[in-house]
Amino acid sequence: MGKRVIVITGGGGFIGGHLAAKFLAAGHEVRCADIKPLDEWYQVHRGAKNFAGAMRGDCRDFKVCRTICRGADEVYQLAADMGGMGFIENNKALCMLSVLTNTHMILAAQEAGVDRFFYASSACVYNADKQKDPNITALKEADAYPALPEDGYGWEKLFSERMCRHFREDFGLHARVARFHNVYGPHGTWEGGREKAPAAICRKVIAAKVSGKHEIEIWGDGTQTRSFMFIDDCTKGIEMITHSDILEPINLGSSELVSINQLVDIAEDIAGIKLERHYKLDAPRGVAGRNSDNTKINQYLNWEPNIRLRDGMERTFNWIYEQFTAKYTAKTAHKSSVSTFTKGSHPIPGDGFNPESKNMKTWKQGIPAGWGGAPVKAPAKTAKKSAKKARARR
Ligand code: NAD
Ligand code: GDC
Repeated sequence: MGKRVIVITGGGGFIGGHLAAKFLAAGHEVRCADIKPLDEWYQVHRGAKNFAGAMRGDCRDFKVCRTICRGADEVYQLAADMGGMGFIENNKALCMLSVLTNTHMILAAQEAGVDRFFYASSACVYNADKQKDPNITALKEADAYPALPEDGYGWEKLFSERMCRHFREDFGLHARVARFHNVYGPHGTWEGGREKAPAAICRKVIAAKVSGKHEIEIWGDGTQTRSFMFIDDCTKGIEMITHSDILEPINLGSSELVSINQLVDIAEDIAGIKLERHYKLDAPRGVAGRNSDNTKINQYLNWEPNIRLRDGMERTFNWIYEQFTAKYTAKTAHKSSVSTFTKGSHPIPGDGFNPESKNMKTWKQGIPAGWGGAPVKAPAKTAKKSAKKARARR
């Protein structure tokens, strides 16, 4: 394959930044787009054409999508408003809004006649009933249906991956979809509230080491299980899947299952310390167990993600350690756990995920204030004045 023009949305984020590096190194022309201003991108590649910020890089805007896709050979749709459990459980509306980005990017890619469209889906599309036990049977691709995905984020992903299928069937778009299982590595989110467990645990262990306060807060009881995929496996898998004949959504994840307690063991071992563990049982926990069944990817590609968790964690830990110590001291280390986003969503009764939701008596209790409850009235005077003004304008 010769030199290609490649578009990466979410290029200022974790996976997008690594993917751009990979394609630039291979000699391709790369365009990165991200809604964040350039100085907030995790990696800025000078060799790429960078579309940054609300005016040039917001892929909810169809005009932006058209501009970046014009003349492109391949599009990698990674842009999403997302994060770990702490973010997606509390910001379901924001997660669902990524549907605008996915819709406009797939339309623009179709219009530009691209050769390949890659969509980053998630293991969060899988049916919650199949993930109730920490000793989980690994998730097969067929386990997404009948649908009971993660509320908000997972529903949006399931919808968008289905949109890829229909664009392929009806319009002939060469769409490829991978369901990522928890990805980690250097140059990813490690604080602020959107970080996932591997980065969060590294940061907490580092904070304990730096501050000398040898304690750690773990969300849930630590028995919940996951598999974690190192970033190099992720970018390798994306490239292979995109250029394959795999038409249905496929797992892209590690099958090395660990409990969160074991993940903490690994981080402690790397740091060379032992911490007193405190379990926060009311924190966002997500599913009880999740692992990737890699039968299909092995059949198709004769490969599966294979970087050992211990090795990937060591590289991640060392990178976060550098970031952490450049920003915090022993005295300020505790500030690293402050979350910078506000809670938007409330648990929905019966959604199968929030333990809190089981105690709710009516569906209305799950709806944010001002929605479905008593209407928020404008002060009488202002209401009268604006009615008068409106009449005068008519
Ligand atoms: P990330 O948050 O680091 O990167 C996503 C980027 O998208 C961010 O930089 C963000 O600013 C950008 N973005 C958000 N809204 C945008 C918009 N309207 N226009 C342009 N850019 C916008 O996340 P990541 O880990 O790199 O994830 C990349 C993709 O992979 C996402 O679609 C995510 O849902 C998916 N995914 C990631 C994981 C994981 O564990 N990291 C797991 C499953 C799926
Ligand atoms: O956030 P996450 O990595 O997402 O959490 C994994 C488990 O680790 C959860 O049970 C969580 O309660 C626990 N945990 C313990 N302590 C902490 O300090 C912490 N921070 C975090 N974040 N978690 C902690 C993810 C989604 C992604 C993506 C992948 C796909 O779900 O958040 O957006 O789509 O799944 O696999 P996780 O694995 O539940």
